[in-house]
Amino acid sequence: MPKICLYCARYSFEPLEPTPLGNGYLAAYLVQQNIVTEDEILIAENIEEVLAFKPDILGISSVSQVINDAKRCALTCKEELGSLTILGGYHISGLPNKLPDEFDIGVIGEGEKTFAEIVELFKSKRLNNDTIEGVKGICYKNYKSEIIVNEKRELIKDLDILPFPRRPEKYLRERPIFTSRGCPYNCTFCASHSFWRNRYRLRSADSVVKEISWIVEHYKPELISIQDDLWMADKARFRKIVEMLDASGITREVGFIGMCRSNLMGEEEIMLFKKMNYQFIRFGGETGSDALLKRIKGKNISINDHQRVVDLCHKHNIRCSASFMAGVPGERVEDLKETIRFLRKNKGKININGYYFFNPVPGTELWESLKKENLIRDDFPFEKLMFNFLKDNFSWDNVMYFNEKNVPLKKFKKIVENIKREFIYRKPTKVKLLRRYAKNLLLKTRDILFKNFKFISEWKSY
Ligand code: B12
Ligand code: SF4
Repeated sequence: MPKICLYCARYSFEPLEPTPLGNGYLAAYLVQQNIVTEDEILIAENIEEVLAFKPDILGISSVSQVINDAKRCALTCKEELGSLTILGGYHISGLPNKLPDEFDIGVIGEGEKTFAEIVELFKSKRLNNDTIEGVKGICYKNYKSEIIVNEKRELIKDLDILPFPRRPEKYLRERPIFTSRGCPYNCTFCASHSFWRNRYRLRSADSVVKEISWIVEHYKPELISIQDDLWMADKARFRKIVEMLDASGITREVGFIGMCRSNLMGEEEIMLFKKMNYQFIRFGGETGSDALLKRIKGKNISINDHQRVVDLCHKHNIRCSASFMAGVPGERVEDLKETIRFLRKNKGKININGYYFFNPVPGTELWESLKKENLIRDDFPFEKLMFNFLKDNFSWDNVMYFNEKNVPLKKFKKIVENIKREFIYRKPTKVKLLRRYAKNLLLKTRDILFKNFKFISEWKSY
């Protein structure tokens, strides 16, 4: 029986949180289809765990920024164990013609059925140059070392057929869930719509509520984070999920977080989020400039939509937050100033939850247009991308910036640093510091009690 190990490539300097679900879906699907048993498939947290498991097949999930970690892990495993190495996730799906040498096969897009087919072939010792030609949704190197990209695989029609993803058994405060795949919008900086091939598929409300109930019962988290690109775009389903959660009492046991889009938000939606015990509303603000917003997120959204959400949250006393982005090609100084005006106008009413530096990633419209302008190539040094202005590792040295002709880097840096100073790093008061300390202490005590309580209950039943 083949032993399979799955690993999610990561930055070495920060924990991968929340736990990614992609590998969890693959593991659960192979078990559901009786291709492997639970023990034959491991989701590893680091290279040591991978090597100790001695897998016949190593599957790695990677986004572009961490592709070097994926390559490193695959190479070590290949050299030390001779495993078959497979790469899946956003990076290879955006650049299938650039399958790195460290990998035998790349899986493009949705992975469950494709991975299952590869493992079946491997298991029956029929994975060879001839059979691989017939596997849809992959890229691979043929015997002449040419990269071949096979025909696309059909997407799964009904997401409800998928099992719940495998999750780590330890206590985690926050548990992620996926209720849909894809997004109905086409933002120019986002890879989601090309990755999911412009299809927006939703799980049924029944299936979603069943998984949430299971998570709450089994893991007792404080928070469930809905990881979808946009889970509330289908209003009827949104309403039904909230009604069902409320009726079952789950909304009194656990809080929720997740993204929304401002043009879809009115009074009814805010009230539904409140009923659902949403901890705060979060939307992709990106900018305070109407012209830039329309250019990158589409004509159907405007700054008035952002404003309406802020005002409604204020009126209904629910915390409001948005993520912003800067450095998009075409952004002018005026656009940055409008962002500052928007933030000033809403000071105290909105919290900046994520301040991102524009990164070009394969599979996006902006990636293609920068390529046309010869500003980037497919062999781009992805590891050099700095994504988040607020992360400890962010540094202005050697940043990759693509908007020099509209806003020179020196000026851009000054404006961004000013925004950070004025709207993000406000010096906490003594009361706030004390409150933060007390909260951390309580959380730590709760974690210790939880662990011991679990131990005691397991011991008793034994
Ligand atoms: C949750 C999430 C996170 C989580 C978990 C990360 C993770 N790797 O899953 C956190 C918060 C940690 C995170 C961080 C980052 N993220 Co993120 N994240 C997402 C988000 C919202 C959902 C991912 C997800 O769980 N999808 C659902 C599952 C079912 O899909 P999946 O993981 O893609 O897996 C399926 C297929 O891809 C395939 N597959 C995947 N892996 C493998 C492996 C094998 C062997 C096979 C066969 C198949 C296969 O099969 C799976 C099942 O169908 C996506 C947007 C989105 N909606 O997908 C962005 C997204 C993936 N993130 C992105 C980015 C840029 C990042 C960061 C680099 C940002 C940063 N802070 O620097 C980091 C990188 C950290 C890291 N090491 O992964 C980009 C990637 C763009 C790109 N082309 O590379 C996305 C697409 C956002 C976007 N819209 O642009 N992210
Ligand atoms: S940024 Fe959000 S709304 Fe825009 S396409 Fe991506 S997931 Fe959809």
